[in-house]
Amino acid sequence: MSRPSAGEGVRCMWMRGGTSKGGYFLAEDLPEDRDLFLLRVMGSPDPRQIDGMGGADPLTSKIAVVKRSERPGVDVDYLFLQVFVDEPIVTDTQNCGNILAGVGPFAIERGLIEAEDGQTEVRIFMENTGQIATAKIATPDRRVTYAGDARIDGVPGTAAAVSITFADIAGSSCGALLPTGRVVDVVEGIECTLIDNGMPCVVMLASDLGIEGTETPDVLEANGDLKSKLEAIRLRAGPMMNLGDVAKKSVPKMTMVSPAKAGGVISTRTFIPHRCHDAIGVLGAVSIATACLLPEGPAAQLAVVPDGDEKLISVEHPTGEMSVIATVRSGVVTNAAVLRTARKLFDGYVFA
Ligand code: NQM
Repeated sequence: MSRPSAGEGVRCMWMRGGTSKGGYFLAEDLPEDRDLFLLRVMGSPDPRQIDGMGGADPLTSKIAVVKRSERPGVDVDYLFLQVFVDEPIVTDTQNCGNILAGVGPFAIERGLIEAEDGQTEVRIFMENTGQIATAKIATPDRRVTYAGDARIDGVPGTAAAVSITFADIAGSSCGALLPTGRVVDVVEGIECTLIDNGMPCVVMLASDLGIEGTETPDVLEANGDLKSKLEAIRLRAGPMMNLGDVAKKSVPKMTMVSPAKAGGVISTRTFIPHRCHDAIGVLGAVSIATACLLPEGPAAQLAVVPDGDEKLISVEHPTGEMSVIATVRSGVVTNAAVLRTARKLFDGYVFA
């Protein structure tokens, strides 16, 4: 099939997915020069993204590429692309669990899946990591609704709930939950847990980095010494985590933990990796929740973990908390569930 030329405008839906925002495309609609096209769509590289749709923040410079799946038991395939704001980079080296929240509604709206009356379960193959997520979408009268009374921190107001369950996501990008085989590694003199339960993360004590862990993202982003130290650790940790040279990659994420302040299990501040997240990524939160359940390490030593095999791990972040429901069997997290919401913002054609 011949692909449209970008100059003609390309069919696209803009959506908020969780605490992120971006463009959703059918794979067949994208032009051949995909990356160049997406850089133009977002207005990158430019710190303000003034000539594009991006919101001058990595959290609003994201893309979902969706197609009907040919895999048994799977409805759609989802490829996540991060468009860097101030560098000419489009990368598929990370997944995104927030943008994932919009994939089910988008797939139904584009007719890739037929909606049930009431609720529709969508099985999504996440191409970035080769794993499957199951999302439940509200579809009264077989139509997607975005209105509802679910509330997530970091997003004003309420919307229809999108519950997402992940199974078997350990080692999604690093090959193993603990890619070095150790719970604690000392990197650049700092004790770290290098972990991947859906998202590669480096977990450190905030106090070891000389911060309280209560600072706002703006204050942390203005701390040049902290940012240099985190980047030095990250560049060393990348190869240790089987991620290769991460200089031009958006993983691993750098999470500093401190004791919970609002009744949660732990408190976090996360660099993704050069900007400080206003909240925390979905799969990032799943990885941090999992680190809380390890026998030792920076997260485990601070975490206040509930009893039982179904644990509600509330991960505090700068704008509230993210609840991860972790199912634990024989000490291993086998399943993780999160609640998200999504909203359609426009449907039309985008020009590059
Ligand atoms: O960890 C930010 C986000 C994310 C990714 C990031 C995400 C996840 O908040 O699954 O959702 O860490 O780059 O959208």
